[in-house]
Amino acid sequence: MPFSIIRNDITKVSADAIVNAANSSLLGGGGVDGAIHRAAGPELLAECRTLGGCRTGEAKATKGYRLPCKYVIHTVGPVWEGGGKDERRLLYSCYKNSLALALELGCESIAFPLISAGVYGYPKAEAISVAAEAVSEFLDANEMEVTLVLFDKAAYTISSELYQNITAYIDDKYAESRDDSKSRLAAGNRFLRGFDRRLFKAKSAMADEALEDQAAPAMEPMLMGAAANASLESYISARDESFSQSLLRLIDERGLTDAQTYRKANIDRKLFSKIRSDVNYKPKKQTALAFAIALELDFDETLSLLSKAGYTLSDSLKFDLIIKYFIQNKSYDIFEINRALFAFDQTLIGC
Ligand code: AR6
Repeated sequence: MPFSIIRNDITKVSADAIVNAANSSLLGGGGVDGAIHRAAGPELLAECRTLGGCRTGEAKATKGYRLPCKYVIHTVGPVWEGGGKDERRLLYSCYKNSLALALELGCESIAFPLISAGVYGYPKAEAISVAAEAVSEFLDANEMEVTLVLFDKAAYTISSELYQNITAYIDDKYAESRDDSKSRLAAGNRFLRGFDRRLFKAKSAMADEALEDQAAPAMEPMLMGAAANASLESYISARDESFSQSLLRLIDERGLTDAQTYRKANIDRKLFSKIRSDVNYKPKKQTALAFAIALELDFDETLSLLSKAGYTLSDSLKFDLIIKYFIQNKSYDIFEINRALFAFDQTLIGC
């Protein structure tokens, strides 16, 4: 997954580079800056002293010392002053410059904290959207594993209206599926009661006929030997397309390029190439769903694509219901969907 959002302490994340939300002195501070300096050890501060500070929106690198990363990229976010002081552009520059520096250093992976969203007061939801925009623009032209590391769950909220709508949708569907299974159970019980009666009648009839051998001759197997094999082969060759074939056909039908599709699905190019070159590739459910979202498939089309990889969507699973909610509302922004999944403690899609 080229861009993922996780909840963790960034000092525990392994990546080629981790980004520090520093201040312009680069001499340490509180928040994530303090945590990074504590975990890296005093050598980090010693190297920072040699850098001569850093301007807002810019980025400078040091080694990672005791952290599980090769580099720490220090960037200085803007202080939020209501939005009229160029804060968005400056925050965007923090991501853009840090990513450019990581590329220059040969990094293949980088982890960011939510810059400016702590002491500097940038509203968290807006800070996330700036991060997502800057990262996706970078990933349009470059390859890197980018992770946004959120410290507190509240940082990755969806609006309370959306949260409530999804909760209501889940509750309704759960209730419907309980009713369904009750009525299926009732129907099953009716069938079994009928079956018991039929069995009782059959037993009585057999008893009447005493030990006479009334058994019907064993039914001829419908297909035998070579005939069965030939039929099985033709059945297999005529079976539906594989997941990979369906995906490629859908991409063509929608007039998209491969790159547009895998980026929109938040899938990395290497994984996409694997799927493209292996006709029988079986993706994870989250990957298959990410493509369904990128292709803006409706519900039936989504089920059909999922079935090629052996999956379905169930009304008894919260994860499935959240996806279904977005598809039925024709809302195909994968980051919005992932925010909702995150808010409900579910696995994100696209990996
Ligand atoms: N891992 C991941 N995220 C964290 C961690 C952590 N260990 N600790 C805090 N956060 P902040 P800023 C989150 O205040 O707003 C420093 O004193 C935190 O919840 O660290 O850019 C500097 O020296 C928040 O969402 O950075 C500057 O003076 C986000 O990281 C000033 O703070 C950023 O919060 C910079 O302020």
